[in-house]
Amino acid sequence: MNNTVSQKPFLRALKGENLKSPPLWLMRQAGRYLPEYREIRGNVSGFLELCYTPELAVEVTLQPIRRYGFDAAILFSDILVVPDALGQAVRFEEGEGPKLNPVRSVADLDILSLDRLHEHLAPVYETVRRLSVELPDETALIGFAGAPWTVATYMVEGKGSRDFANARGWGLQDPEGFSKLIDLVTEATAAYLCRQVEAGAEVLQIFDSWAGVLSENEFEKWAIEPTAKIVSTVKARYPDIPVIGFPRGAGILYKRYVAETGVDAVSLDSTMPLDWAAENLQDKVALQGNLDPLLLLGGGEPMDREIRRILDRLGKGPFIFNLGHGIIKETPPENVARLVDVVRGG
Ligand code: 1CP
Repeated sequence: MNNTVSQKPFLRALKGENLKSPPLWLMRQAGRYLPEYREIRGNVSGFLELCYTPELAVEVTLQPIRRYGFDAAILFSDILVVPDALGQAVRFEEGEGPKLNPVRSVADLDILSLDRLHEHLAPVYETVRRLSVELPDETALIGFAGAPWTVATYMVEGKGSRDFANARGWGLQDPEGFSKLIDLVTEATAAYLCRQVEAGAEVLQIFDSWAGVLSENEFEKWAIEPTAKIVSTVKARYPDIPVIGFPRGAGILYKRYVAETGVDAVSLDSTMPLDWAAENLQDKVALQGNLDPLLLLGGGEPMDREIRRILDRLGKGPFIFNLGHGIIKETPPENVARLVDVVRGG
């Protein structure tokens, strides 16, 4: 690793250094709250076209970096490019969430294949390559993927869900069958993340956005085990690449997640008690988080106060400032500017 790279504040925090002013980036920092994003989005026919067009994906990745000077850029893509690349076509219809033809049995898995994974995802790797050249020297580049459980929920439900009854039901009734799906997604995800590193990603984040609906047994089988496999596969090839896990909603199971997956950092959702996290997690991994996106939406004194509380409670160990979940699309861009000022000492 050369000098410039190891001096990036974001990478230093991930290696366990305690910085005076924490590095800062925001989940979903590129997206609909930015007028410059909406303009580009308005010129393409579908959301996935944006993800698969390197020139445009690079541009929307850079937009929030230019505006706010965040310490890290996150590749612009989506967690659902993986099922799309496995052969389960994903559609984003206007004003609605993602749609897929659901897979609900082992027989349904016949449509999925690893054969064309990298060919299909080549435009994403090209985006990473271009970003690694174009980013400012002090800005780190984050690659990412969904965790197998969260990706599998979309594959089984066929869309976003509230209770994940089909995915959980399959896992509870036929764990052997469901693990065939999880294993396939795990293998694809590990290979996908390795390619992102080869293309220039310096950090990886694994989004397990729906981990919080799992019971302890399910969490161990569908969140911890697949994530641990991905981390060990990536680290076998790239031992120095830091991995951030985000088991959103996992509560006190964050502790087992940290102990058993091998991640270097965890992103805390907004419900996590800060003192508990500082005490139980921060001596083992770097922490990232966890301002409530609703406070960023509303701004003003309630936001400032909570930012200062987070800095006070988590700023004593290795820490990266972030939200507890993605930016809400109605968020005024000036509230984000204010957040940056307050975090950086304003
Ligand atoms: O047309 C549009 O602009 C669609 C909105 C959008 C955007 C901007 C979607 C659809 N995905 C994205 C980008 C995206 N998705 C990024 C880009 C980088 C950045 O953070 O700036 C990332 C990291 C994701 C990850 C993602 N996609 C997650 C995990 C994180 C999270 O927010 O929980 C999940 C669950 C998805 C699925 C997804 N993609 C898009 C939508 C609307 C959804 C959620 C559907 C649902 O509610 O279940």
